[in-house]
Amino acid sequence: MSIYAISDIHGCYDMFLEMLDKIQFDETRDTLYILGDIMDRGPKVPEMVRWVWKHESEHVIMLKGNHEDMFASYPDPDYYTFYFSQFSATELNRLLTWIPKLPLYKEVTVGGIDYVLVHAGITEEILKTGKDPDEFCIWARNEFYFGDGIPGKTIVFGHTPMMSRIIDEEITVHIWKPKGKNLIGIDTGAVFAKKFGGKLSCLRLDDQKEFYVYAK
Ligand SMILES: [Mn+2]
Repeated sequence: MSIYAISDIHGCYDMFLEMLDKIQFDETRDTLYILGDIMDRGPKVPEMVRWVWKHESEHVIMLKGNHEDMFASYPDPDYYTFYFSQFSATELNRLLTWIPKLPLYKEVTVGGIDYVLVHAGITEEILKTGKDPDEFCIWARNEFYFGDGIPGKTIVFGHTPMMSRIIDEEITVHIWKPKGKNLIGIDTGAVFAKKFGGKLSCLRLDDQKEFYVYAK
């Protein structure tokens, strides 16, 4: 009965499967929130998308990332040659209808902590109104994670690989939990693993235990 968050898999399907094994994910009991950006950059995007389609349920919940949104908003045949050769026409149509319906954020209370899960960032205004006209949820960078967050909420986000940034006077290659703030950055650059030493990370919300998988 554990609840997990993972983000920015970017087609790193083998690492993702290794992570499911590592956390012993049981989709009949546990819940996995995927905080967007399963697409682009990595080696096995179609396999990753098909896995999500097959397993989406109350226990596997996918949020929208900017890379999904870009695909659905600007389906440019030149730019997306890869997708047009890797996905069937039916699958491409499914992507274009599936992506716009993906939620931008989810709220879940675990162990007395009120979490907000989102791809890039969120503001109190967005949470109040449910409206995100500036696409903050999928594009926010340091204007969000150098901010103070939202009172009473612990925000778990991805989008910016925390490995490449000097934060808290150290170069982090792990889940980022800034002191005195209720923000948790869980993109640790899985798709850049070989190049920069990043890894795929997963956070168990119940106890904030961190799990890591390294590229081979
Ligand atoms: Mn992103």
